[in-house]
Amino acid sequence: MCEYCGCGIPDGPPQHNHEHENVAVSPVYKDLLAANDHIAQHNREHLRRMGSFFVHLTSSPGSGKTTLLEKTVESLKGKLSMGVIEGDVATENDAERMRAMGIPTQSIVTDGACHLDAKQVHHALGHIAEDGKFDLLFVENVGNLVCPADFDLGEDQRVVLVSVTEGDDKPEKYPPIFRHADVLVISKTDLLPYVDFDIEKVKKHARVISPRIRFFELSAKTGDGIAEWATWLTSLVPGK
Ligand SMILES: Nc1nc2c(ncn2[C@@H]2O[C@H](COP(=O)(O)OP(=O)(O)OP(=O)(O)O)[C@@H](O)[C@H]2O)c(=O)[nH]1
Ligand SMILES: [Mg+2]
Repeated sequence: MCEYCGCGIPDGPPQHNHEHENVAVSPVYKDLLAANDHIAQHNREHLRRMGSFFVHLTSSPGSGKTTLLEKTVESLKGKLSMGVIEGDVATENDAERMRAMGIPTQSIVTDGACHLDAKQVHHALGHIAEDGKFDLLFVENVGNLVCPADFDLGEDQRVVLVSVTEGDDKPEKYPPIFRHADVLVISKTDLLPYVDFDIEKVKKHARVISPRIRFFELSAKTGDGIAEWATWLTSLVPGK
């Protein structure tokens, strides 16, 4: 397997001549990522000092990130304090959905950019609430399965969603985003009867790319699996 892009999974040789090594060592890209990593580490340390656990949600457009956040808030409101930073290319639609749930929410409209970076999150942290202290802080990235992959935002856990309507080859075809994933949520499981989606295949390929990865299978529509997800989130918060 190629360690940069993950091609050749689960155990075959790389399927290219490593042309993208140029990308991996491009000085401009390297500097950009180093600067981003520096701010991400600052975000991480800041939030740890505040006692806030930071969960980053990322996926293709429409996999169900905002709907899962709505269900999460329904499930944990009154038990944990929560804040949300909503990233979108345009509109505050998702931010409005979270505000309607009564949760402090800061919007980042990227105006065309295809992913969030640590600096934008740092700025949003300064605006989200008076003291900016939450048990759980969620960041929903721009819907995109490629561009967010290399950009650490300072999260404690990176959660990637794949909905069952997207096809079960996503870890094989888009390995970089799974490389830094702590959790894979397989979403929209209520639609499994209507699509060909092999959950075990997805898990097998995701595990090759990120051996530590943890899985949740859930439907925000029926509520199946939401209790397990909420229990896990609660376990991340010290003393809860
Ligand atoms: N059947 C079904 N539909 C769902 C589920 N979760 C979300 N949806 C639908 O999927 C569509 C997209 O959901 P969102 O939560 O907006 O997806 P998103 O990932 O936040 O989308 P972007 O922010 O645009 O990337 C909506 O029409 C939701 O109602 C689910 O569990 N089951
Ligand atoms: Mg959304």
